[in-house]
Amino acid sequence: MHTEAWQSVLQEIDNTRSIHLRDAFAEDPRRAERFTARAAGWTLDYSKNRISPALMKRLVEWAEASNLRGEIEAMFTGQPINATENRAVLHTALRNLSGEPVLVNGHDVMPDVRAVRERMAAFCEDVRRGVWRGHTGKPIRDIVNIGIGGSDLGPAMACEALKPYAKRSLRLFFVSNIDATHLAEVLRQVRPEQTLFIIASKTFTTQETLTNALSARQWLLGRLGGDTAAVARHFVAVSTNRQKVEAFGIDPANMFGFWDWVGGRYSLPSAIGLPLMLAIGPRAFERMLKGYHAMDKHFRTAPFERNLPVILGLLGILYANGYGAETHAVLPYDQYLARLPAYLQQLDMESNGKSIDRQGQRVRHTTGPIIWGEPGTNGQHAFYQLIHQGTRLIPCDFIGFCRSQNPMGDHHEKLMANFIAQTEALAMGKTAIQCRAEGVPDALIPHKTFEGNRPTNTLLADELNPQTFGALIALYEHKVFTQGILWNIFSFDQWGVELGKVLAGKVLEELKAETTPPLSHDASTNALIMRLRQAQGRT
Ligand code: G6Q
Repeated sequence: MHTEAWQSVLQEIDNTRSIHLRDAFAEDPRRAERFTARAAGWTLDYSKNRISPALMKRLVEWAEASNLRGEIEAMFTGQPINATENRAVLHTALRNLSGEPVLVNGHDVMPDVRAVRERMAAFCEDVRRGVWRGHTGKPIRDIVNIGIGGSDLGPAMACEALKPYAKRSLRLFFVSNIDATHLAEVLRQVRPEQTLFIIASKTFTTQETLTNALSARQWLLGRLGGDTAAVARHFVAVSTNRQKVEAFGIDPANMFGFWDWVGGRYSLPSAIGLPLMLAIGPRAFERMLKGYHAMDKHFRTAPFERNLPVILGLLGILYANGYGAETHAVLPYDQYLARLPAYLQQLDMESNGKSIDRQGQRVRHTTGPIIWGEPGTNGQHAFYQLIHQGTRLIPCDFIGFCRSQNPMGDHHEKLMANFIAQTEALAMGKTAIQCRAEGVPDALIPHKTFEGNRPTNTLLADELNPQTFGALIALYEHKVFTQGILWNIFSFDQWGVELGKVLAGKVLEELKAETTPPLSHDASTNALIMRLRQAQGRT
């Protein structure tokens, strides 16, 4: 990152540091137009950022000098850019609707991608039409996805986002936590004879998912008279690991596969999207892929100065590395996107929460930010105070739609009035002179003054539909990619998650041991283990 081109960026940041957004807008009547870009149904107004034309130019030059263009091509063409796992990164192939082949080691993956999607579509149609029946001959009504992380967050978020397009008679549930409460509360609501369990696990070795799946299997067999033939009618799997799926007792005919070049957090458009396809149907799913594909094409071909993911990536780096911002808020003004911040937390923080560069050295710069957020307007009555008047700089993405899926009175106008007014207030602030003119007593003026100059991006589309949704997710995926390249880190591994998967093993054995095990942890860990053992009647 510490190149000449980056030094020029830093210099230009210094030139803009003293400019207030209030003055920047007053001085340039074309500012909004100058800093607006469009793609795949989305308009990005990034004019309320601490930028000047010269700074944007330097940032783009830096991206060019960092070979971002070459790296994008390397991803789209199946090079093994996930170097620490020696894998290609090809979630873009899952939504490649161009008809062009995509080669991994000389093999075109597209026929396999299409074949799985066709099998998914046939299965979903059968379930949706009531052709697929449970063990006792009744149609499926309740669908329970059991998965965690990348095998949960995407479909859970998307099923909520695209609810207006869903078949309402199918009820969707998501179980991820190994805490039995999660599963138990869902099982209380579903009808065994009409429930389909999707066991979603790329590796099919994940403790949480396998534990929940086994308990669900036991519950179902217990309710349906113990005939193991019932499993074939009530359990399907989504995985890359055929052997383990078979070993679990799920017929491979009921398994939908994907490939090691699809990262968990990028897997929604793969078979991991099965619950979503069941909910919205194959055609709407295809429209979502179209939206993804449109943003993919834009990312791959548009010049950087008009490239939405690149612009968002560069602005994020401006605040993280130029201003020391530690977090980034995502604020969707649409209740259907309530789970988007949680989804983006994984996408961004698991991808770019890294401190070792691509040469294996500790980085000397800040990398991925803390992502957080809540849907508007709820956040306004909670944490926006800190964004407006706190001591920290928090860049925000405001995401909204011109039309509501649920037009009712003037709700939408009110929602969007808040959406617009917030970014205006954050940028413009309120001066002491304005306060005085409003008759604010002198003692209160410092408290009622707003510095402003708080940066925001506004992302606006006509409506939330499968296409705009797909494009939005691809936009964030490619923003994360852009930042990973520019920070010179590997975005597609997750050794921190892998660590979590093995850590609990030793403690679990010690918790379950019949007789007191020799404990060799630190004193705190030893005491906690003993406390749990005693509570369970073990000594
Ligand atoms: C995603 C991560 C991680 C993963 C889960 C579930 O990118 O690798 O969140 O998705 O740990 O893994 P399985 O799908 O293999 O069960």
